[in-house]
Amino acid sequence: MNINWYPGHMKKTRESIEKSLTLVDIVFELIDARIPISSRNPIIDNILGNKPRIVILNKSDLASEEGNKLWEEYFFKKGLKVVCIDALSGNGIDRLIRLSNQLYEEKKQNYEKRGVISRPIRAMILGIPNVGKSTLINTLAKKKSAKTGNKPGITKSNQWIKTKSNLELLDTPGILWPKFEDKQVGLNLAFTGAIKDEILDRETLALKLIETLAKNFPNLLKSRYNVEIIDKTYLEIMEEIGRKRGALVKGGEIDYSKVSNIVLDEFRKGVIGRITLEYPEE
Ligand SMILES: Nc1nc2c(ncn2[C@@H]2O[C@H](COP(=O)(O)OP(=O)(O)O)[C@@H](O)[C@H]2O)c(=O)[nH]1
Ligand SMILES: [Mg+2]
Repeated sequence: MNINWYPGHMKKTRESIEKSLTLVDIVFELIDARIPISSRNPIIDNILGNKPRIVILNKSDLASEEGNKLWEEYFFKKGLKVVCIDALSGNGIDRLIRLSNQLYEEKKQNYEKRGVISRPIRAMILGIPNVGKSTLINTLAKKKSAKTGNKPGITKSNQWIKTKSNLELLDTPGILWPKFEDKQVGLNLAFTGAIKDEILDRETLALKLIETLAKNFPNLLKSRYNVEIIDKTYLEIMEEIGRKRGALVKGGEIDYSKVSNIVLDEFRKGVIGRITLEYPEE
């Protein structure tokens, strides 16, 4: 899926999100635990206002444990509810549901005081492309129990995805546009695959990734590819990875395209290591 975020589209998206917001009790703001700054659109604060929200650090299985902990503390100190999850495996989902219930408790009591029969918590998921919105919906929907079918007298609606817990999800998540005016933000989004190689060709992108890894995570790079890093240019490191992995064309020349794919794919899958690229500022 390739979305072109021209200004008119951004305006429409914003309006459609604002409309959806009126339907829900809480918002799940999904961000990528590896790049919590770059995967966040700052406009969200403006759109959400006082809407209760939970910040969800997804793909926490690919981020470092230390990074996950620091980011949880960071958002907690800002007064936000926050949870690390892995939407694919379902890790952290129970905690997310507990937090949703806590957040909703006050509102629920108000409803009950007014004699309104309590209903499940209604939530919507918001986040940039590829952050894991659909995966989270699927994982939550799997928790759906067989008997949540249609009961007489209850309007059937496809708008809400029921779950086994006291939670209903708006079936279409809100897609926020990534904000990549900043060069480093653009790189981070491309490294993690949030934007699909749109800003740079894959070889330049892979070289940038090797540079980032060599500077900040030299041991992970060394041990994954069995390469020396000291006194080498980033291009030489790339070439050595290519030789070690047999990414060669006829005549023994380096196949730059192949080695680029290897490094990018392995980074995105987390096999180079659990890597958090952005840490909260002191
Ligand atoms: N390792 C890992 N991968 C995830 C996680 N959540 C989603 N993904 C993967 O990220 C990619 C994008 O997920 P998707 O749900 O389609 O993102 P969406 O565009 O926000 O709906 C897919 O390949 C998912 O399998 C997670 O928590 N951990
Ligand atoms: Mg999706």
